Amino acid sequence: MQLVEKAIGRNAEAVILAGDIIDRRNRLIEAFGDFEAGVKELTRAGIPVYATSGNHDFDVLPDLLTSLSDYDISLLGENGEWETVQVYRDGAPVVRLAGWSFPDQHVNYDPLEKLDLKFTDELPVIGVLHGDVGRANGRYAPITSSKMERPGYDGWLVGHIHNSDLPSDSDPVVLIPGTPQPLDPTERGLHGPWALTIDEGGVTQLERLPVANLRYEKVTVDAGEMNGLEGIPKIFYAKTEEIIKNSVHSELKLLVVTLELTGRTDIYGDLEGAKEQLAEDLPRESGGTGVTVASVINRTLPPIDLEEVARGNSPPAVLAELLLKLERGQENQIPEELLQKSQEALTETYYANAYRVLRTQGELSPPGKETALEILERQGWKILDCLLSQGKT
Ligand SMILES: [Mn+2]
Repeated sequence: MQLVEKAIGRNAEAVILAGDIIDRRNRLIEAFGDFEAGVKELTRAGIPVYATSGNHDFDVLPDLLTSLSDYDISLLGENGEWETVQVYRDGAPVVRLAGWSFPDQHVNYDPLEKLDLKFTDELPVIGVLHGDVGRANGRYAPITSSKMERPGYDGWLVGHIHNSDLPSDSDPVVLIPGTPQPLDPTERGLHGPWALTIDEGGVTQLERLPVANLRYEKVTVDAGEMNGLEGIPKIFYAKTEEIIKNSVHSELKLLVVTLELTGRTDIYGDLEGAKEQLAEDLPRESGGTGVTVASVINRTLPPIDLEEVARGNSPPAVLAELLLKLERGQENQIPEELLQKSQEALTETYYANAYRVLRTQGELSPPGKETALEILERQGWKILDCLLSQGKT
């Protein structure tokens, strides 16, 4: 609805949707009412909507548009056949759209290979489609970037990738608008629709309209100089305030933060035990924006001089020697048996019944050597810190 308001407020000539508007798996039931209301309002304001379908809605979107035939919304390039339409301002054509829709769930060719539209006028042309820009192959319409540099085309709008992108070196403009809202915690940064200004010469202005009211970010707090946990909230709040301030136009309702703690610090041990407490205590409301903590990652290390400890033959010295090797990336000097045991334990966990669902959905990948080394290093530091503090008392 925010998108509709922006389009009407800016007196837009058209609203363009570049595919995957609906996820076929949940069959639009929840979203349909809102979508219809939005299209209705745009039609009433005289703004046509043009859509191309993507891999998630190649079949659902055409059906949906049939049921919305009372409104000014059309599908471009149905069944993978390129199609062109003119967009009007005050009764005169000002821009041409060339659109292509996903004909199937999987498309393993570059749709641009089939593009052969002929134009008899001099209108600027914007290509609209759904696919994987810059990929040589794949199942989601791999699009070769160089194929977009073709005479007569002034810009491209390509849906599919969730985080927006605007490669600065592309000529003509290739805009990956991204999703209006982030869909999971890895989709950080601003999300929202874009406004394009086009004149006879092509695209003259591109402006992001950050209307997303949900944002994911990672915040890193260096605990290196800290003597206690009380220093963390101050830095955390300063950094989240900064993010909220930079989102000032976006009506941000919720900021979800992954908190990463770094540095060599005396409070290393305390932090490990305080992760859950921090995740519980840090969330707060700030000027209409809720701040929550999705997870706390402790990447701090105890302030131990490994080289110093590694001297001698004591258990801590042997362990410090191992950590030094891990730190230097001398994997081949790690005892084979240790690495093997670590990997075996990880693999066993991976195949545990508790993770069966995630495993079959492809959400978990089998643990590799890298993961084993990483866990060895973390655990090694924990044990060394423990051994040394026992020795002190
Ligand atoms: Mn897609």
